[in-house]
Amino acid sequence: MILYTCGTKTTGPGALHPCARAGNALDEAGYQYEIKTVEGYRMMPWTWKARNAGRKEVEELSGTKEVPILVLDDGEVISDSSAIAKWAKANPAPST
Ligand SMILES: N[C@@H](CCC(=O)N[C@@H](CS)C(=O)NCC(=O)O)C(=O)O
Repeated sequence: MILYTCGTKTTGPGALHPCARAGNALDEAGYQYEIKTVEGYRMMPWTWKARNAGRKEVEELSGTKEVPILVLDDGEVISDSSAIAKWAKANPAPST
């Protein structure tokens, strides 16, 4: 599974933004996952060129430029940190 995030620190103490909420929820559920970070931020006009290019894949997968989005191994796409946290809580990783 792949978690698409903004470039800011995603897991661990003090990481509170939406991407971190998703990363922490997956960690708590026991998942190993790949992280793909995207460029640019809406609030930083000087990054919009990078943002448009860097978030193309996210937009193709989810219809929005916002991260986090989670792409499961079966190709299902879950958008929004709350939805990802809810999914992780409801579907803990199978214990190996
Ligand atoms: N409601 C969304 C908010 C997501 C959000 O604001 N994500 C930031 C990164 S942490 C983002 O991609 N903002 C859009 C942008 O900067 O272009 C969620 O909780 O997932």
